[in-house]
Amino acid sequence: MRLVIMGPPGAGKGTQAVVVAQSLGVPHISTGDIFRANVSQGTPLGEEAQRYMDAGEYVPDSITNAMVRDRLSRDDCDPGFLLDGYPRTLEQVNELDAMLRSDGRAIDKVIELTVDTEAVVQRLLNRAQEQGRSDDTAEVIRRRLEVYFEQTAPLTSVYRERGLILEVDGMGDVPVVTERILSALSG
Ligand code: B4P
Repeated sequence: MRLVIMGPPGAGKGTQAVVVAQSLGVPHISTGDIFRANVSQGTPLGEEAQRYMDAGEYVPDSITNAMVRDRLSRDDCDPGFLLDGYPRTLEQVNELDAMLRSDGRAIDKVIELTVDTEAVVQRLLNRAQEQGRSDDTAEVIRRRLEVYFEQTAPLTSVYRERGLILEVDGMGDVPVVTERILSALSG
């Protein structure tokens, strides 16, 4: 299974991707997590990414695509993978297609988590209190949502035209949403 999970910031992508990937036995690949790991290790990639993340902007496609290409070439992705937070731009969609096509692979399904915008802002503000993530301030959250609706939301129509979208209601308790995703995948 080669899967993508999409949805606005705070939709529960990362939260759900961990459990769903484990249940399917495939690696969970979160571009946000990889960037944050690089930030905390102080690598050159982390220094570059942090400027964008702290402003609520996307890290440039050239950097993100190279990082994903490297990750998907590892052996653990042979049985499949769950991509979380990638692709987020049309260029990333095209690049992902090209990466997979060169090995005769393709995306099988795209899980789209739908949520209420007010609720996700509140989730992220709660996370700010619990984890202190530097991009969870009210101002940066607003910018992240704008960037999402401008650049990423339109991508769902690309995948919808290919018949790959599984729309899942992301409101409700975490285990309830997980159950919805797993049943959509097996349906
Ligand atoms: P991400 O790490 O992907 O951050 P995110 O969109 O906020 O989602 P995340 O997965 O962390 O949160 P979730 O919804 O699970 O990206 C961060 C930044 O990295 C981007 O802004 C960008 O700068 C950069 N980046 C990443 N990928 C990129 C790309 N491809 N191209 C360019 N730049 C890229 O959860 C949010 C909160 O809600 C959590 O606290 C969780 O506990 C809570 N929650 C989840 N489900 C819930 C539920 N059902 N009920 C109540 N609370 C819930």
